[in-house]
Amino acid sequence: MTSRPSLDLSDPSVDPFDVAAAAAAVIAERTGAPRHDIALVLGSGWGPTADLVGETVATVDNTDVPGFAAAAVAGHSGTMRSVEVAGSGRRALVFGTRTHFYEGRGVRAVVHAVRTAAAAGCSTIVLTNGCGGLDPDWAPGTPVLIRDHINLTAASPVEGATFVDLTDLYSPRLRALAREIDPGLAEGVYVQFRGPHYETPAEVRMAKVLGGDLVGMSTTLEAIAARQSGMEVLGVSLVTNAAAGISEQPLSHEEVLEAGRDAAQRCGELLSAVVARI
Ligand code: 8IG
Repeated sequence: MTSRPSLDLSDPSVDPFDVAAAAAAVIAERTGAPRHDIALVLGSGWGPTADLVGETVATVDNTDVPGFAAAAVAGHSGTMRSVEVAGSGRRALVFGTRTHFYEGRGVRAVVHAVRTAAAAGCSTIVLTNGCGGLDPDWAPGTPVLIRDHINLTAASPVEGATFVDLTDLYSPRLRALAREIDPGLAEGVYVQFRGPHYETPAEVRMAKVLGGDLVGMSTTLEAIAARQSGMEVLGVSLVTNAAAGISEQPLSHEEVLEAGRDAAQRCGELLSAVVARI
């Protein structure tokens, strides 16, 4: 009897790129698309924007795809979709949820969607998130382009002595394109904390001293993995709340979801216009 190779990402003897290739094969079969061109990861508050990107041709449950797990956060959907980008003939692979570092499933699980997108043929990835803003002028519902990041997780998706250049990680070309579409877009430095608790006001002040503008719990590890796989990266944050200590308001996940609903139109128009022109 032959045994199938393990596709368990938590097994150190398994190559995560083999699991990504197996996942991409399942996606190709389920969506009828031998390859996808652009990937999108939808963070907190970004769910309603996906419909504006194009027509959903197929929806696949995460649990049917090797290496993926069910959604862990309210407001995220545990599916991925194959979307025909309006007017371009290209296909987008849209992940409705992500695995967060704070879930404790390891960095491989965190970046598995990114590696799967690369294995599926994507040369560009749009990483979105909901986050806290340090600039008091950024009202909840303000989208901000990620210019650069500070990774405070003390982890890396890169294994072994592979030295990945992160200069211009967040593509200047794609940021310029996004600003052509929405000239009022701000840019900022995204600081990833481990979470899942929000920061203390002192930690938010620290992030500011370090050069940060946005605080969140995702994106940096995924962006690093995307660059390792040779993809061009666009990062867009939706400021869903003022970071702790910036305003009087206490932080709540309800506020996050509400800001997402309110900002859906502007964010959806931005995403769909960017994706159409990539
Ligand atoms: I939505 O204020 C959202 N995610 N770390 N801090 C951190 N993550 C977040 C925040 C926030 N808001």
